[in-house]
Amino acid sequence: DLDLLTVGEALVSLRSSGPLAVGGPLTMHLAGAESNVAIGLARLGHRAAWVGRVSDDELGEFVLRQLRAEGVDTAGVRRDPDRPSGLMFLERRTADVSRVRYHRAGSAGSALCVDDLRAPLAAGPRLLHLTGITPALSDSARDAATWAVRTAAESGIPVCLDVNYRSGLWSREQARSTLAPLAGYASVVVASADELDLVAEPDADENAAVADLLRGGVRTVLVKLGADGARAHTADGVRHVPAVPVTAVDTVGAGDAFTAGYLSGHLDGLDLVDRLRRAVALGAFAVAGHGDWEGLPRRDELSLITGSAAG
Ligand code: CKP
Ligand code: MG
Repeated sequence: DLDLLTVGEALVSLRSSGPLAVGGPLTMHLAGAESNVAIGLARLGHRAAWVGRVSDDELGEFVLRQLRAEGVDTAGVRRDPDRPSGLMFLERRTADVSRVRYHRAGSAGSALCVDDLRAPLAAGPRLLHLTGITPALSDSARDAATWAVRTAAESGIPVCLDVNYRSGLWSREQARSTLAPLAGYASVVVASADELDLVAEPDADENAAVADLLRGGVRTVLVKLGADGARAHTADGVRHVPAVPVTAVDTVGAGDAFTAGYLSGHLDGLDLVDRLRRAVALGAFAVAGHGDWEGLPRRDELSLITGSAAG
């Protein structure tokens, strides 16, 4: 009876309000692309689970407490006694410039392996979601991600793959050689315009990449355009939905919110354009508030930003 299973690494994010080099207070938050999506769906009343490894200390406890407080199912989480929690510093360098620095090599989350995913996937979620960050974490995590998308696809569980390229974790060439085959198992591929060629031929433009993906069995390709909204490509053609204009205070997490909105619409049986409208609405909630997921709406709050479009 699970709507969505997500697989990835949850991070402890330490945020500064000024340059890290001069110190000052940091605030502690839960981050992680896949757990952000799980929270987005749980806020809207869907049954969402997150699976990954957390450290067996107070930081791992923090991650679990946050997820549970948001109503995310954590039954499949493993606590790793030997490895630390992955950390991320989010430095507000100037009012307009933020920088991310990871301390995640050798983390508990990066030790994810196939065995961690067998039981959660066997439970038969309605959807599986992960991003290109998960296979970038380690060899065992790459094997786990590959096994999960293949097994899900073979069992008829639709897979959503967000490319989510992170230059701090791997090169574009490394990413392409892992992610392009993974995309062949996906029903939905989510990417920003500059990520599309990581799941297609090098230097492929949007139409060429989309054609490649649809030919390979992908049903829907979602291209995120930031302030310009988003496009959805399917065998029936392309649809565009404009962004909801808001005052952007923090864009980290917007992509995950967008995906959560889309998948929520899918679970609710909305048509393509209404799914896209809910996606851009959640993206707007994410950029209009601080934190990756803290500002995401409950179902009765959807109309705060979307009017009637996504309600
Ligand atoms: O693409 P997004 O801005 O939605 O993703 C943000 C997340 O998992 C953030 O939570 C961060 O921890 C990460 O992506 C990452 O590993 O970079
Ligand atoms: Mg993203």
